[in-house]
Amino acid sequence: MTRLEAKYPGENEYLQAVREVLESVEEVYNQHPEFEQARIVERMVEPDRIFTFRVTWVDDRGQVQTNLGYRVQFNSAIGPYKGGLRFHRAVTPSMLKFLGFEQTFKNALTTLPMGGAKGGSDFDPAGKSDAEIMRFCQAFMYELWQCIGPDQDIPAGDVGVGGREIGYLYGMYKKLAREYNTGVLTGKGGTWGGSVLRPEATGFGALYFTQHLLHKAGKDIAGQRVAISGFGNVAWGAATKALQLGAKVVAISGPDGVCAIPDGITPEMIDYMLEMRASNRNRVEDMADKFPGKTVFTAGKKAWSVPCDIALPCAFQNELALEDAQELKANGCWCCCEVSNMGCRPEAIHFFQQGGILFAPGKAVNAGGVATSGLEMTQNAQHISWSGKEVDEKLHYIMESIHHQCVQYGTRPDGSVDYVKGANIAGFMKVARAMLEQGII
Ligand code: 2IT
Repeated sequence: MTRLEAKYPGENEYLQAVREVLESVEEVYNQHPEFEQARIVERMVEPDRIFTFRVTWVDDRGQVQTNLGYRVQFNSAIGPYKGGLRFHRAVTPSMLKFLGFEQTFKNALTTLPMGGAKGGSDFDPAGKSDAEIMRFCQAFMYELWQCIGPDQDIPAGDVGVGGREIGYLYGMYKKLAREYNTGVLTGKGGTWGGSVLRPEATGFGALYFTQHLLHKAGKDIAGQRVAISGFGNVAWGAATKALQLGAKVVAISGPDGVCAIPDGITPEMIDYMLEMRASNRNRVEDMADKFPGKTVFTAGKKAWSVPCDIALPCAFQNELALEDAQELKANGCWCCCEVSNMGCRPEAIHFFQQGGILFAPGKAVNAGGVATSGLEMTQNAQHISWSGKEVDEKLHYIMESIHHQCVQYGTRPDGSVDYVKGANIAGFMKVARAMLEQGII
């Protein structure tokens, strides 16, 4: 860590992600001198390669705009590079390195053979027209296409990249590569190779994981009050499944503030989340305007200010700080399942764990998204499509298996489970063994 901090000063998200994993695996690592001899940690914390490129496009006013694009191919020990693309104004190499690093261990947990990658751009979709989104996606793919391929590197969506963007990206890829294998991207439309349930999968998987965690702790999700941050694709899937399982979603939030929903979210509100995302306005207050009387909007507040039993961060890294964790506990919250990647600050996680609040990390909880991308790749390779029932069963099985791996590697002497340690050790052992078996490369 000391060497990395000196080498990459200021790459805070990346250093935070690496520190968490190394702290978790230290003890196990020291029991395996063969890992140390092959310098597994020194190799694993560096991405295999990073592509950086300029993306120039023309906005609706005819002005020329320039952004930066990246693809971080982190680790291919257990399969081709796999991971999403993030379009957000704050994207930096540090952010994508943290995400690619996390993705490597998350993908290892899914039971499927996928390596880790992440990419994206500092392009800000907020306020952009559909035509601008299309031109940007086309310009981005004009550079990216040479770095990816259905057997090499398979991008998907992440923050700011959903079905619409994947459509524009795929259209341009096909034109440039003259290759018609839909397996080069996942999260596609249902009529052209997309898997049924992929849009829902991150949120659904997170709730299946939460069910297993609660079951292990002798509790049930039905009737619990759930606070969700964000209103994008992940929050939408989580709210949908929470409602189906009989929980009450009492809050969603956005960069502008929080919408408290005292009687619980309704299917109409969940549908409206999709419209809010498609509008690119990036405002959760629109929900309060649409459903007056049923929602209470408070500007500048987070979802964690609304009393709940279960907190589900579904927005962005480091969105839940120590003071949020303290507020949650004071308001009666007893469980936090992190759905966003690295959604909680380390001090918040520490507070949860010390305070007896059940906590599970994003790389376990949110892995249903990339797992279902893996299932989409399988269907594309076989030129078939599975029914919703088949995909849902497989997703269920995968989330159960991830929970099992966490329990296997994370059970404390008193029988409780350290899900952070469990997920990190399980992912690490799989990637480390694969690297060892493949020699010094
Ligand atoms: O963070 C993630 O796991 C994703 N954004 C999904 C990646 C994927 O390849 O489906």
